[in-house]
Amino acid sequence: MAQVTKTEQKRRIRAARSRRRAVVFGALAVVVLGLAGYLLWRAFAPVPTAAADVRIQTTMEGFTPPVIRAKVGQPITIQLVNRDSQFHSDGGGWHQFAIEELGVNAKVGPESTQLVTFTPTREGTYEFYCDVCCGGKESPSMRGKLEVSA
Ligand SMILES: [Cu+2]
Repeated sequence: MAQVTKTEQKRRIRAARSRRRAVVFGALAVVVLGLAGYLLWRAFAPVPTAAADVRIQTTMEGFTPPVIRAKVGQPITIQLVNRDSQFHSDGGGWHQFAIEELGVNAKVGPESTQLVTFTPTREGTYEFYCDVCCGGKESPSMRGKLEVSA
């Protein structure tokens, strides 16, 4: 039986240690890359238009599109897409979609989406607005129009 020398023993221990270090480093790299990939995917993935008739994007700059259309007696589902982050000092990144005359009042949190469904009962042009950011309801940017036709 071959006697393992002290030098050989030390060499083997060192080799085992460096293998362990490589495994730990590899695992860390996988975690970091995975996280980066997930964040990129979240930032650029298209937001699904889940069963909504219209999609409105809300940011501090306003509503996009600012004008939407609906029919009397037909329910309309709007998907509010909020791209602002919670780090906005003004309202914490929240936005609102309100139409006083129709009793609609929805809020959408930062970096999230919200569905709002209602049925307009009369023809006309209704104003929708956000009252939780940018100087509130009186701000000209956070306003839009809903045109209801027969
Ligand atoms: Cu707003």
